Amino acid sequence: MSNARNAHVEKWVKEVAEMTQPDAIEWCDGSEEERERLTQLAVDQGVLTPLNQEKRPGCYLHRSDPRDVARVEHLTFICTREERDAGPTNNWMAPKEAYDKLGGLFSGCMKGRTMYVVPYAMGPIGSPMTKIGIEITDSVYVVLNMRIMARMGAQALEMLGDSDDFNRGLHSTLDLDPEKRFICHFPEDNTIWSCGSGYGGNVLLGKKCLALRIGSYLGKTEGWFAEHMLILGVESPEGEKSYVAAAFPSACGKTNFAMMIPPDEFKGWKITTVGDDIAWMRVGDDGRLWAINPENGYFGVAPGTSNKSNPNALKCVEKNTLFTNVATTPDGDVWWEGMDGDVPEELTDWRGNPWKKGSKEKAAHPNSRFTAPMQNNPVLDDAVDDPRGVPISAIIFGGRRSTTVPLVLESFNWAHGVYLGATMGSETTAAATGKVGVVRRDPMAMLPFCGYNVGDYFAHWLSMQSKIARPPRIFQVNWFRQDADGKFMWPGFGENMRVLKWIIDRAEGRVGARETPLGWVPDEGQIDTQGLDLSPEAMRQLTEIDPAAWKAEFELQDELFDKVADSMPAALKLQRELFLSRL
Ligand code: OXD
Ligand code: MN
Repeated sequence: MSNARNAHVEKWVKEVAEMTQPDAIEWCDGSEEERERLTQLAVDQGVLTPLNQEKRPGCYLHRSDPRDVARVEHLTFICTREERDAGPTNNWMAPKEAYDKLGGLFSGCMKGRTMYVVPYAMGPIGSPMTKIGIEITDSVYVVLNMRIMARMGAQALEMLGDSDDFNRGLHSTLDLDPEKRFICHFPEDNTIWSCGSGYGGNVLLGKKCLALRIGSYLGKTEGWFAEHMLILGVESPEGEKSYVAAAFPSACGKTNFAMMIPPDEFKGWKITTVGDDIAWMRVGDDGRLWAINPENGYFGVAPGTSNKSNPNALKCVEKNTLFTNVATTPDGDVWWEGMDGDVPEELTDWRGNPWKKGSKEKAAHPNSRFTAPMQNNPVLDDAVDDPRGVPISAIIFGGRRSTTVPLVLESFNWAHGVYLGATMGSETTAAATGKVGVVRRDPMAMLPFCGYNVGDYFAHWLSMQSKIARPPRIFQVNWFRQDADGKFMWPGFGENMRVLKWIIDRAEGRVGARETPLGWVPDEGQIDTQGLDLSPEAMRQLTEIDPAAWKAEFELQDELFDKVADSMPAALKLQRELFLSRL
């Protein structure tokens, strides 16, 4: 069946079919009938296993190849004509080389398989901020995930009309051989080719590949932002509503923050979720920055999700959710480390092997995931489908830092805020392959996701200042400070509301602050600690700025300034000088 009235789409699908030689081509329409049929097919093929349908209706488990469980940054390429345009933080491959190399791997790769054509919209249907992509894939798992993660099917094709302006994404799992794994982006062609992986971040092309890597490039050329940021709404007891966007590196609690439940002391305050991972932001007619969440679902990290950390996420995964690489209980329910309650005596681990309580191995993979429809979220914001998006009052940059970086800080101005975001450091997590727990510079949490030269990206951030008449204020946070015994000093999770309130109050001009060489910090007593087991001394430490530690931090930042030397905007070098002289 072909239902593409769009000649450009038809032509491209035909070309891809000639290259990949599928047995059949299926155009996905996003219907319920299609979901049921493909789910059954995936079950028959062993790609999905039904979970206990009484406990988790519509939920299934997928176990990926054990060598294919995370994003592969070393195999991710930006393929621009000029190497300089990929910049010092990306792997680069010349477009011709990449097309030839992957073309060779794609050649005939779908023999004996079905090729799925998956049209999808990133953003609300009808929004001027929305972009259309089409992903061609030979993975039924990808199709079923894409229909949760994006507005998929006929609605997207309809929005595209007869336009040629769509992202061309091609994916094949090949035989999952890591030697044949490449994630290539061609920003100048609005094209993505991904092969050899079945893991979400590498293959759900709307997410990291289009919404961030290609999106950031489009943002620079078209004058907007594509950022690795959650978007949440905060409503005060008086009914005043504000929105903030917050960037954190992968697996640093963005989903938890986006769905947080305020503590009892914050009666009447409400948090609502617009998005948990990605924000596209444009300047509105009113001079404010307006944001949409381009996604339609959550691809969240399962381990650590509990009633303490994120009760709303647990509600999100009660039904119609796909789980990847979690453990299962004897009665066919899911389990992961950090879940509430006692650890079960026996489980089946993420590889499908029997697992016993006390085992040294993790039962769920540390990067195991849930793919859940955002409509399951009990605190979904009313404006998620609003084509205009939501107006942003504050931007927050946060990293995972056990030392040095204070709980919260407000920048002096836009350029200083860009500097704080650009020099952000964070300890690495399991969301990507590689060593966990080492501090790396992760500018705006975009290190693995900026689809062009990061120095140009900083320049784009700086240049947007003149276009935003009413810019949001910029803040830095760190929930992960540890004491001398290695214990987290700040309780985190819902208690982050206490810091968020200060941020909102600052952004709306309601409270003062204390000036430090680093920026504005809360005055004593401004962060409400009522009901917390936190001494005034601990609170002082959390907001303290230690000049010696910051001198050392500056030296660590040299790594970034050296690496990006050729394209680092002068304005950021100046910020650095100002900062040093203030210290
Ligand atoms: C994600 C990531 O999956 O950042 O969102 O790795
Ligand atoms: Mn992410």
